[in-house]
Amino acid sequence: MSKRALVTGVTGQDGSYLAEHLLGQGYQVWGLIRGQANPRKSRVSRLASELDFVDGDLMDQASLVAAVDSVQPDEVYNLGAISFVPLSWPQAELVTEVNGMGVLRMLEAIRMVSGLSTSRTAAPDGQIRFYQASSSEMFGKAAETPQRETTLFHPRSPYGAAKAYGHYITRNYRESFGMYAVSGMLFNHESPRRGQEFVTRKISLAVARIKLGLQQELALGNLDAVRDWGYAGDYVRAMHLMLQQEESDDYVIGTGQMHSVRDAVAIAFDHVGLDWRDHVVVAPELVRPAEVEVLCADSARAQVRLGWKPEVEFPELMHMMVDADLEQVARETRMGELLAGTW
Ligand code: NAP
Ligand code: F7E
Repeated sequence: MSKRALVTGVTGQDGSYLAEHLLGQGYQVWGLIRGQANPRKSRVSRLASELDFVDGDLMDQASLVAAVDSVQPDEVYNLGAISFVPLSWPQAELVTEVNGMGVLRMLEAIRMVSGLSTSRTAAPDGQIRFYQASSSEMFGKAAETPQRETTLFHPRSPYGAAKAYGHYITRNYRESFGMYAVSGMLFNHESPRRGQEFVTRKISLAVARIKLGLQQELALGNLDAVRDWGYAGDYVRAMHLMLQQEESDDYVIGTGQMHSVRDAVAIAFDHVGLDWRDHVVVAPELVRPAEVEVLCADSARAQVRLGWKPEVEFPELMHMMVDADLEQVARETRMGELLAGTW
């Protein structure tokens, strides 16, 4: 019989890749959908046509119990979050509710549907396995480089602090109730499906628009920030592998390669034969109240225990994103001209 998976955050970048991956592995997959007419539902349906949906919101405990109860999943992947770090300063409480308390609510839904009492210390056989989307933002002002599972946390934003709570409560439910609960400590991962507010996609989209003569300038914040950027398609394979082990544990996932925002800009502009210095301006208002300067992963545990390794290198990833945006912008421009009757 095929396994059943419930994925929160299914309309996001990772949710769409994970749904495709699990369907490809023969799973039945349900995506948790929030809101009465979520405009992103049809987009993910186009990408993964066999995907089913169930209503629910990480802010609403009862809706999560109902979703878990109706799907009866073997595996729950909690990818739902407000994931844009700068939004977490002006909307700190909301981000903490969704990204921190939302994890607790999902763990509680699983505990309740599994019939585990709060005094029970061993989960029954056939338990629901849980994946939590933790983040390298928990390391923040990093205590050591590269960062591994044991590196101390020093979050630099309300986003990072909420993710740290989600990480610890996941570990706590594993230790308290014997739940199979995993925290995937993932470093930045990107793709042509990345939201346009994140720096790599902001760059790839701007490069495409500049190349096609639709834009002149790209305003960015801190060009010196260094990240370990990988490809989202590689990282969802790791999420799945983490739930297939004998025992649950936490895993750092990244490439071990460091690049600055300036490197990302240079690679992307270079790909279309442009000099970034002619187009990029620094906008002080885009610099964050507290920055995470350098992140780099040590994924040795995942490589040894899961047999996982990334396949796409950073320059190839930026090229893939620029090419996808060139195609999309050209298509949208043609559509616009067609609708305006000028083509
Ligand atoms: P994303 O594209 O921003 O997607 C976020 C998803 O969360 C969307 O599907 C959104 O659904 C959903 N969501 C927001 N609020 C919700 C709520 N109240 N209840 C239920 N769902 C809600 O993020 P992503 O890049 O795919 O990242 C997936 C997860 O990994 C997130 O938890 C993120 O924090 C974490 N993470 C990401 C990275 C990375 O580099 N991408 C690295 C480490 C960790 P709507 O359609 O309803 O808005
Ligand atoms: O910023 C710098 C910015 O917004 C990367 C999320 O998926 O990964 C992501 O968080 C760096 C930062 O990602 C601009 O200051 C410069 O240093 O693409 P980003 P992020 O904040 O690292 C982690 C692992 C997550 O968990 C998050 O959910 O780029 N930067 N100029 C800029 N960033 C943006 N967005 N826009 C700029 O104009």
